[in-house]
Amino acid sequence: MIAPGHSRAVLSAGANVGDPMAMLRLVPGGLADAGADIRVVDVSQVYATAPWGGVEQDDFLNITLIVEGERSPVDWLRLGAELETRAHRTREVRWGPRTLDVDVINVADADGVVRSDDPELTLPHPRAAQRAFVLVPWLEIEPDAELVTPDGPRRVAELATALPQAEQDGVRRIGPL
Ligand code: PH2
Ligand code: MG
Ligand code: MG
Repeated sequence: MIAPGHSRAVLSAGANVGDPMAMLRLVPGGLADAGADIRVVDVSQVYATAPWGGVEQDDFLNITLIVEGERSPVDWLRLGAELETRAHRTREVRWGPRTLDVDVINVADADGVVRSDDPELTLPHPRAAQRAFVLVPWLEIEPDAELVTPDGPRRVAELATALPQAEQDGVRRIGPL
């Protein structure tokens, strides 16, 4: 149950420039410090992941987090952007390298899964189902997770195993944050 005015978000954080592990370590604390209402519910271990999206670049480190608080979906986006700024994120090639990227994957509120086609924040994240680097760490912390796709709600476990084997193999758990 999510209280009225509150929401619960699945966030994906990634980094592949500079000191990616140090950048990812900023995320849970940065979120928790952003307000007394915010609770970091869970954080996955760290995964080394082959770059997705066709740009030749170093492997990423990725984590998935679940957070809850008296926040709207756009609030989570803004908080992620604030952490990216702290990590000296620069404007980049689409799907290219970055010091820190924090994406909002899924948000649920008291009424259920939030759907939005606002180009600033499309929810659920329209490419999450194709990204093993999002799905695999998410499953670690929420094995029963579901994602609403254009074909309807799907179990994240099934979406992950439906991806090409090479993409699944490109996501390797390396240990705790
Ligand atoms: N982020 C991107 C583009 N490609 N690939 C992986 N493996 N992990 C990412 O976090 C990632 C990516 C741009 O946001
Ligand atoms: Mg991203
Ligand atoms: Mg992003």
